[in-house]
Amino acid sequence: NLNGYRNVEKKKVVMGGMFPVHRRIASANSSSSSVPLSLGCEGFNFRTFRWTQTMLFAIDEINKRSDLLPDTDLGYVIYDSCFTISKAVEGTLTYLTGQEEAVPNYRCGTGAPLAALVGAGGSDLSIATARILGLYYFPQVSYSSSCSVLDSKFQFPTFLRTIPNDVYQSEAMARLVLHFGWSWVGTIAADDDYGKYGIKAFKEQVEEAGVCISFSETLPKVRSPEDIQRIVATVVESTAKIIVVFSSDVDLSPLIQELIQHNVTNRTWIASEAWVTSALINQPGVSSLLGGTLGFGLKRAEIPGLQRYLLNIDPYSNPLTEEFWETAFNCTLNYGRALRMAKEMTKAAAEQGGNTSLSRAVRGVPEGLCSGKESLEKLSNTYSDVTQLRITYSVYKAVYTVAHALHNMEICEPGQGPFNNNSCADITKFEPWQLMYYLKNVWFQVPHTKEPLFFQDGDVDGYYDIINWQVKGDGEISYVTIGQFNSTAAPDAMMTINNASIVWNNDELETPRSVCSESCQPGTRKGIRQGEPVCCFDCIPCADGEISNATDARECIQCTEDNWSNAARDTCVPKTIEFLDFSEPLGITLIVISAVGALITLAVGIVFLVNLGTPLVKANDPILSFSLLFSLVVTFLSSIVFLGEPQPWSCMTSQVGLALGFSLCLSSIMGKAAVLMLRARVLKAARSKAKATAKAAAQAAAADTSPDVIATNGNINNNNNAVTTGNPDVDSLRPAHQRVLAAILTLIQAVACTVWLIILPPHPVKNTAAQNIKIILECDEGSVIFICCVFGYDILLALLAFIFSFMARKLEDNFSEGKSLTFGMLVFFIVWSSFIPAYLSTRGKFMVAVQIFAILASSFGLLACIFLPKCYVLLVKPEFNTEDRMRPRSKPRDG
Ligand code: TCR
Repeated sequence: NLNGYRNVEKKKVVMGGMFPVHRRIASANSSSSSVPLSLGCEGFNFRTFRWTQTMLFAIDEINKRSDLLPDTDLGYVIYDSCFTISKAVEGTLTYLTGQEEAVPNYRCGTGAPLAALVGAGGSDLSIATARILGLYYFPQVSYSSSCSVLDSKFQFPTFLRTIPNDVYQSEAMARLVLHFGWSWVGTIAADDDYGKYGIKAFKEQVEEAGVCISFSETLPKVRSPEDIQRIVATVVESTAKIIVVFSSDVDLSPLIQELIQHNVTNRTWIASEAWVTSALINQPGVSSLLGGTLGFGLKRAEIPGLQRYLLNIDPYSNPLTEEFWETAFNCTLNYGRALRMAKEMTKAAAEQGGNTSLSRAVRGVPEGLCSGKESLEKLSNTYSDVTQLRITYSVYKAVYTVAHALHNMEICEPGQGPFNNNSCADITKFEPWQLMYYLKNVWFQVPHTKEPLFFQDGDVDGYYDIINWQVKGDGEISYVTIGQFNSTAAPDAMMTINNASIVWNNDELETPRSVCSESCQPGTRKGIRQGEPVCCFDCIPCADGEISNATDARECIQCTEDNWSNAARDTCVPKTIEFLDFSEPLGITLIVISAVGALITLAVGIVFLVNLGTPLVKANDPILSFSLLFSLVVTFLSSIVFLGEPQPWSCMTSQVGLALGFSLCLSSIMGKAAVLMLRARVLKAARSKAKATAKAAAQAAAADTSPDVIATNGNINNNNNAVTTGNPDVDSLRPAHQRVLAAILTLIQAVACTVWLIILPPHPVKNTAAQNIKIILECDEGSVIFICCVFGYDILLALLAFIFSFMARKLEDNFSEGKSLTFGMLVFFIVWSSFIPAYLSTRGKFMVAVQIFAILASSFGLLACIFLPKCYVLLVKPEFNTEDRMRPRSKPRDG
């Protein structure tokens, strides 16, 4: 501890200072058999020693000034907290009691009053000391304890600080991460209040904005290689390219050393204020790991005269300066100690069998002895580096704060003071709470910067420089300020960053990206991965008929009924409309075929008309032949109506036309077949009768021939039409009967069709279900029952016609009417039964084509089978067209 007074004449006030000059306490030798001593410290820290010297410099400056505390001299007591809570508490108690030993509630002697404690470094130390100091309402001004919990005036009533609260830094970090669009970050925090609270606030803010935390690690407070190894493994394995570290340099440096060993590169580190300009971290060789680091630093300042003060340090002034000197120059100042050390070394060397430095030691000049005159300037050391005065400046401000509070107390005019009865406090013996009053209300301009300093609830405004670690050619890192964060600005103006001046750590020199999963392009949607953060997802392509038109869509959108997704699945496109058009080749072909069919039928009709009187035409009811031809024309033409875009009228006409055409056609055939069948039966009966008669005649022939039989035979044979026969059986079916029958059968169909058309007419529909990418325009039957009835009726007629004609097939007239009808019906059945599987296995417009084909084929079949032979006779072999030819050839069977 350092004690010093300058001017003995003046009033004296002692200011306390607490700095973590050493990094840790020396490991204890755990023997409980002797009086426990306060542990020593190790790991001399040049940076914090500079802070200590800055406090002395500031006190020196103040004491030299005549405008600030003119009648008072500031003294100081400085404690080393060794970066450890126990040491900080010990120091506080010692300070409060004014003793070397820690005895609370006891102040010895009536020395100079204690002003305030400047310190104690890390937040966890300040929390500990502030709790003790708070008990006595003893003011504490901290230069580096930034943890957010310290802003609780309830818990820490006398705590003030010249460093911004970490809530600002956490917010700044969160904004930085969001600014660059990083959504996948790892965090590492020191195992103290600074790290824990800082990273917690950061996480809360980024997670709210949708950023995911890849890993969160805690740096061990005490040396733990296993923990460090584990963190290294996590960092190496993680895909997060951005790592936020909230830690002091002392805690972080073992991890950095280990990471360098593992050659970890291509990460961007986000540094908290405590290590952003730390020489402990920024050591040779870190450029590949830490180049491109972004971090937050307090406002940098120049303190004129400080460097000279630092360099002019007297190594012998106190134990700390001595240790500093010895550590800096790696030597020893004390002759006796040097000699002892040298002897020990020689002894050790001798024991090992060597005699290395024996000669020098023997000559009495111990090795490593230094004179105290060594040049600090030549030794460029963190201690004397005044380029990054950030916390140093905070120390400077803290000292000035206390000085100004004391000054205000000193200049208090009696009778106008702030205390009871307008009294003033006496600077030679004031109470801590009285100084606390002045501290809270302090307002002054910090020397050299003209920056006003005041407290709001014990805190100062949050202002940070954003610092980028830029690797220079020689591998050295320079700190370049690339932006600012100012908590007092409007929310969107708080952070200003000059993106262009940032140098990143990667080869491409581009802003690094850190996402767990690349965002999903339109056409895909995010699929969550079970048990992983929301930022990690798979992009799942949208299903058919679904689209997503934004990046990172959560769901695909179903296209409307008339639309379908395109190949990229990012827009709905109208489905292609499909129907069998007139103009396409297939349509044209079908039209031509059906037109040809209709024309042929017409031609046949004309041929029949021309030959109306001939036996062949007269043979089997010419009216039915014409109705048959007419019905075939109807079916041929109705097939055309199936083509083209379905319209209400076309749906009705095509179906009804077909049904009616077929029923007329089939009932005509049936009429014809019925006649033939009856004739066949009559003939058969006549034959068997004739046979019987012949038999009888044969028996009787022996005697004489019966003319009766011949008459009967002749009667049959001479009839050109069964209906005209005199036979009572055949007689029952006159031409009128068959025509009426055909007409009635067709009429029934017509009635059924009319009812159908009135109740549930066929109508065009858009079929969107059958095929995904097409809308098929087709006719809906209106009612399945009706269409089944109508066409079932046609099938019934067809069956009857077939049965009748089949029964008449053997009737042997010359024109083989029975055979051709049977054959025609067979063709008809074959066509329609093969139609069913063909129809069911086609889709879309080809269904219509199949339907038309079946209609055409069946019509052609009928036309060809029934009328072709007749036309042949009429046109080519008119000589056969005789009455005679019509007669069934008399079978020689009868004799
Ligand atoms: N606040 C830290 C300690 C700390 C520090 C530093 C330590 C800060 N800046 C620079 C060493 C060097 C900021 C705390 O614990 O509150």
